[in-house]
Amino acid sequence: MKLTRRETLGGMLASWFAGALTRQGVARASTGSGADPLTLWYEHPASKWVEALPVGNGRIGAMVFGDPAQERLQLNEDTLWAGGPYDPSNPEALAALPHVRELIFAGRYTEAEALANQKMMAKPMYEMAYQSVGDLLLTFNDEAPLGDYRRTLSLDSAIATVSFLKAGRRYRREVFASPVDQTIVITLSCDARRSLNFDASFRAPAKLDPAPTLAAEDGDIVMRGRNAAQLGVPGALTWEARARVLTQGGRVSATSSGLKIAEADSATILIAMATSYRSYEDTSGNPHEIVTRQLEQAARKPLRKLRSDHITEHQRLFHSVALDLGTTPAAQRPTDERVTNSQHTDDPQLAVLYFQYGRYLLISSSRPGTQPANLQGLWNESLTPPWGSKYTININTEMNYWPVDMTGLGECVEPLVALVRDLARSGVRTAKVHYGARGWVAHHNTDLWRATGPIDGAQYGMWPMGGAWLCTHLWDHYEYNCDKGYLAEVFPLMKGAAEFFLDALVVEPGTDYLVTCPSMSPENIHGSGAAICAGPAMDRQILRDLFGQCIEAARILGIEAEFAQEVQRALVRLPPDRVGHEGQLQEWLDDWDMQAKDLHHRHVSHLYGLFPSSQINLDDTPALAAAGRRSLEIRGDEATGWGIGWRINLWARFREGDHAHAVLRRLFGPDRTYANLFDAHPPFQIDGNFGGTAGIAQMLMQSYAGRIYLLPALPGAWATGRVEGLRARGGFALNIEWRAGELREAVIRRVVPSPGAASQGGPARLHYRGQSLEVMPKGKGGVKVRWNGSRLVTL
Ligand code: FUC
Repeated sequence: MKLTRRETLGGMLASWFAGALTRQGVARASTGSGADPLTLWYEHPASKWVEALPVGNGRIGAMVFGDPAQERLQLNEDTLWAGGPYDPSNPEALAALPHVRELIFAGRYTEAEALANQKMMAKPMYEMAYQSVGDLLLTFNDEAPLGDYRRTLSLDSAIATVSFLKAGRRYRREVFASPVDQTIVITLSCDARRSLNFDASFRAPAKLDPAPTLAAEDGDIVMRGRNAAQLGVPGALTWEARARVLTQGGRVSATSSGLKIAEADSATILIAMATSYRSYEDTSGNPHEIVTRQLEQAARKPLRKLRSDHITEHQRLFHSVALDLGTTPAAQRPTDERVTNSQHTDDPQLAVLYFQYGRYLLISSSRPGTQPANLQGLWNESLTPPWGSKYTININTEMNYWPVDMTGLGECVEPLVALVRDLARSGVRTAKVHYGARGWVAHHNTDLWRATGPIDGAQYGMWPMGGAWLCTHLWDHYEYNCDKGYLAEVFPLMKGAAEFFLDALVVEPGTDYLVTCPSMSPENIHGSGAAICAGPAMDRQILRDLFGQCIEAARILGIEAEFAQEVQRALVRLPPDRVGHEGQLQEWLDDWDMQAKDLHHRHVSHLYGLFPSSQINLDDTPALAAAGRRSLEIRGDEATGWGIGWRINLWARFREGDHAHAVLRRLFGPDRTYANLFDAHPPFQIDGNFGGTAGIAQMLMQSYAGRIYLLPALPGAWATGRVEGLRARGGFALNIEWRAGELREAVIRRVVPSPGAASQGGPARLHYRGQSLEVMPKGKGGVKVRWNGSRLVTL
């Protein structure tokens, strides 16, 4: 094998290291007090996966363990899933549909559910799972005693570090996943020369069939393979992971499948990963060509430049929002201790860290051109992860994107929009084959292959609303960016989703109402021992949004008047929300809530209308809002991580800051947050991180129904603080400052984020403590308003 590249790069490496390792990140991380407010830090290596620290560029990612004796980077590439293109439609479904409907309308729910299970589910009845690429291992062959250990993840620079003393020498590692250079970059250094001795190798996931091949080729280490078949769907992907080790000083030699590095002064390892996935229908890509090109390009750049380009690109997004809630001595402790202490100490800065971590995770798992953040974002070490680490679209995927626009990361929604674009094609066959309907439909899950059928059993999957809910995110994004060009692009997707329901809604016998049937209120079993039903509240609420948004979009774009009228005729026939005998917002058409199998169910589907939607709210529909609040009280605050995430946002919508804060605190505790601040369903599921991030933002500002609420749910625990850059619907950005629990000053600016985006140009209607003020922000500085103790006034 040739290792000549190392020689030619020798001079370059010297300059790479000159600037990179000594000054900024590592030096600060290893010598600071530990109080760097936007850094996660630990005094010991990760012993479990949920202690390791995630880096990612939206497409490729790694979990960094930081063990001095053996560094492990568990690797992911977001298109490495099991299976290949497949059509899960079940041709038997359509014939069974009228019978299932009859049984439901006859009140024979368990029979209806059994028949749906027998005849209407997708084939196969489960979807394909997201996979791990495997690990990169760096094995250091000595047992010398260690001291002064620290590992960190800087949210500000998106760099993970490891630093320790061994035999009197300071060793340092840095890891980042560059969105600019499409490689994961690891640097290793020591303050004494010739001190780096290690073996570098890939390790394939155990029991992967077919097993990948491991090799040392052209000075690189390489792991390549085929993805696994699943449920009879053959693996259609090839993939390659390739790592290049560049050293300064020392020797590099090849072993059978790895590299041995001896007496190097420093080393940089570049990792590239790709699969042959090109689209959900096309797997003809050439991963070998992709990774070799990526490595060649990255290796040509000085490390200093790789690093600074990475930081600049990360900060372009990350710096759009800043939050300060004050700090206490609790913030001085290592991050894992703070999670444990959160239940009994005052640590407002932990909310800031959690909020910014959520933004970091979104930036790192969802960038334009990548796959959307899945159930675990980007990070998954298993071949059989919980729920396939897929896209569960009856809450989880939507929750992932709740913070996106509001926290200044609007462009990170692009992968979700692209997913909907795919589903609007793949879902056409499901609409046709299963329902004989126009348009497109997606049920409660989807995967890399954009499967849209009902899966997992009728109790979970017989819910035709997943695509419709995702479409509300298309509209939401428009409300923030006011870009008519974008709206025109996504309108056909919304239209297709609505068309499905124009065909698939049925008349509720004995009424003139149109309802979904079969459907369910996600995963909740009503009094009759089944989940299957007709017209649950959530479906009506989602359809009110989808239909209303289609009508509004057609009006704004000046198109499709006839279609808009057809939608309007259906909209007025949706049954209104109902209040049940406990004063609660009814989850179903019938007043079944108090007989539900689980009164404290994790899903709060019928409260969709309050959040993420705002069609029910305190100001416009106070009676329904009060009923929604009663429902939330009955449900209680204890839930899975994401269940808690939803509840925080709802309590914020009820303007109950202290209550929202108490629920948030529950989320921060060790039962719902792992040492690396990943959300615990349990197990790890990233939605709770994003739900919590959105919740914190909602506590400080909300915008809906043409109004912007300043500090609507400020808890007593955050008496003094400042937030900069939160985005509001209508195309605005806000800075808000408060003291002793009271608004001091807010600055509101109009933002038009992309060229060609036409601002709606309307006024901003600010609300605070029952008072309102209409302002017309102009120019860069915007409008500054103050609270004078009883009124909002312009400065
Ligand atoms: C939904 C939830 C579960 C879990 C799964 C991934 O089905 O009901 O709690 O989060 O998605």
